[in-house]
Amino acid sequence: MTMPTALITGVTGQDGAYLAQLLLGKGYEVVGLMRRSASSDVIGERLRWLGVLDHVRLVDGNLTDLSSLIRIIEAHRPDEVYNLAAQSFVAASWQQPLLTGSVTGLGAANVLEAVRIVRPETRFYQASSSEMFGRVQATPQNERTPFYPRSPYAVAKLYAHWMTINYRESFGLHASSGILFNHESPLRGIEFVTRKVTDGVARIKLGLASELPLGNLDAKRDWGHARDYVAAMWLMLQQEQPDDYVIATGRTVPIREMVATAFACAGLDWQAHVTTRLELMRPAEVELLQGDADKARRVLGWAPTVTLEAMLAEMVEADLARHRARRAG
Ligand code: NDP
Ligand code: GDR
Repeated sequence: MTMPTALITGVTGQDGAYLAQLLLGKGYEVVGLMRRSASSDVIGERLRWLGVLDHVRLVDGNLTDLSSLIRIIEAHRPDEVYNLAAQSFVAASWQQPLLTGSVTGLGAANVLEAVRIVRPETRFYQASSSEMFGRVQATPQNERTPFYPRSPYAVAKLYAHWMTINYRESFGLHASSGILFNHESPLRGIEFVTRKVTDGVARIKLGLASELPLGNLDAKRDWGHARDYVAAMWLMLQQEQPDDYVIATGRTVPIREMVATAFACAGLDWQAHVTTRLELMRPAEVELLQGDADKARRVLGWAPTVTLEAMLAEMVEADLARHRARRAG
């Protein structure tokens, strides 16, 4: 029996690494699209951390270069394509709105085009986002909640989301979209708030810093664990019919409470260390996200397994270990 092949764009990111690990465990051949970088020695760090770097076939390409996507799909003929690549940092999307549009928005259209041109039977997953709900029109948010994007990132994601639906309806592609709420892990990028906080906690605990500057502490997020969320991506592509699914825990927590919990993991009082900075506030904020993943539960049999508290404890531990290892040289 030949093993299925999956192509993951964004394989060097948080979700790409966990998804690669999951698919390898299921016997897939995993091809990972990597953009060329002068820092290629460190770029596979997340895959290395999970012990799967040597098992993923890394290929050079870029989401903004349709020809590279066509060549990769021609060469590897993937059964499944997971489009996770993006300029994914919301705050940066106001500084680089056009780049965000071309990678996060048009980039997804490039992948859809490559699939349509080369191998239309390939199943396609689009990494859509709860950010598309933005200024929320109803709470909790589910697949029927109207969108109201609040950042260039969310606007770009909405374009990619509708292109996925459009290619499904226009060309019959098996194209699904996961509207994932925030999900974190020890492999989360350091610029995102949970990881910024757990890294800050570790540095403060080890005497490497005393202060942690943050922005808006009043916004609320529905946080889950990336390992749980990549399993939902795979489940979506195993369904007979392509569709869209909200993936969330259903619990919403203010940033302030998440910060207090993370500091408490190391026995620290957050109020002694956290300062708020105006320059870390966003031009337009998403104040409240709370997902209703009932459809995913019913159709996919998916449910989150990790609480916010357990995840923050895991992240603080990992950051303490990283800083201790660095200190030991
Ligand atoms: P990361 O920021 O960790 O990873 C993004 C990936 O995209 C990296 O591998 C990056 O490569 C790659 N990439 C960026 N630009 C390009 C490009 N031009 N060509 C090819 N690759 C590129 O994101 P996450 O893993 O957290 O998220 C995965 C996806 O899910 C993203 O699309 C994100 O927007 C979306 N999402 C994430 C959520 C979350 O809470 N994590 C929630 C909802 C959606 P490099 O390593 O070279 O920078
Ligand atoms: P988000 O994640 O914008 O929800 O997008 P992020 O962790 O960046 O922000 C969450 C909330 O925390 C507030 N905040 C801060 N955020 C950052 N990064 N740094 C700070 O210092 C800080 N202080 C307060 C923010 O204002 C915001 O309200 C993530 C990304 O992974 C997207 O790609 C994904 O689509 C969504 O989650 C779902």
